Amino acid sequence: MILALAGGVGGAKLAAGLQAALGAPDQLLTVVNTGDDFEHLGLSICPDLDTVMYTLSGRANPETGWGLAGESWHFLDALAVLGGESWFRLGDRDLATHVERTHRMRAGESLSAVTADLAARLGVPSRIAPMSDDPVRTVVETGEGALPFQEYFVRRRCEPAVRDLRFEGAPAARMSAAFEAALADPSLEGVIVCPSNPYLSVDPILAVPGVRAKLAACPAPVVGVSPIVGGRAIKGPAAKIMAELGVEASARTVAARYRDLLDGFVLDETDRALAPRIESELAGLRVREEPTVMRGPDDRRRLAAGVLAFARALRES
Ligand code: FO1
Repeated sequence: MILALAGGVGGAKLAAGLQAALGAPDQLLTVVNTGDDFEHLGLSICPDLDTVMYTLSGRANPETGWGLAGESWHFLDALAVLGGESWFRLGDRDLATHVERTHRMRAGESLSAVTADLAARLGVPSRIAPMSDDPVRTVVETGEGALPFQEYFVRRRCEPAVRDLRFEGAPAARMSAAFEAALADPSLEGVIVCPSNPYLSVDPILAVPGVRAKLAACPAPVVGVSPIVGGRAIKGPAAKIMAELGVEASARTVAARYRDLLDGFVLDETDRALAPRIESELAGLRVREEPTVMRGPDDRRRLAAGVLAFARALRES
């Protein structure tokens, strides 16, 4: 069994590669960040869960990475005419997901149960679970004050400089049952920290009490994949945030951030010169280079196969 930790688009792509590369896709559990979740227009929106669900079912919008392919926008256009909030783009088909999830959660179903059922109905052959069924909300402390995550990310397009991040609700949150069971499963063969934004997507998962300690104590190898290639983020604001927080925007910073959790770290082949330095600075960490930029399904599967082979080698060493 393989456990993947993922946030948005980059994480979903590697999770799709893992699903394709594993002989039996039900061997994969992808645990997803819910710090981006929010209530909008009265609906429970879970952007990263949906990005993973749509990507793993082959339905994701290839241009944006989030939302559904072949989407139409009649609802949003009509809402804008009425003076409603249209800054967060909810497509007509995507809207069905939010309406159904909200309805079921109000009737008492957990986010885990709703996610598992919606993913199965969309044809996802592997398992997806939220990091927690308890609400955790990322708040971005910026030069302009504290902003709820989607206000920062979508409404303000990540423009305000980040000073700090808070994960409201995290101290009282419990790991989802599937997440906890996976980390205690004797058949667990590897944990993959996907190339998601370390600050916005992976840190909220690590902020759930018990996660860091369980990952550090986990007998299966934990392998991180860098979302930073040649000092730039493949997608999104990770490099910008690193600069704002006064750290070097590089794969080295990512490896150091996860140092207490990782057995192995995968960086892009263009960053191969960093490997010896990371291995000497972070004693015990093994570094491997792979082409990490995923332009299509073949790239995803190839990277996933390389990451799985690396985890196997770490297990056997
Ligand atoms: N990201 C955007 O940049 N702009 C949007 O209007 C937007 C709408 C949206 C709707 C549904 C959904 O599931 C995701 C959506 N995202 C949008 C992505 C979302 O903000 C994610 O939190 C980020 O991609 C970070 O992972």
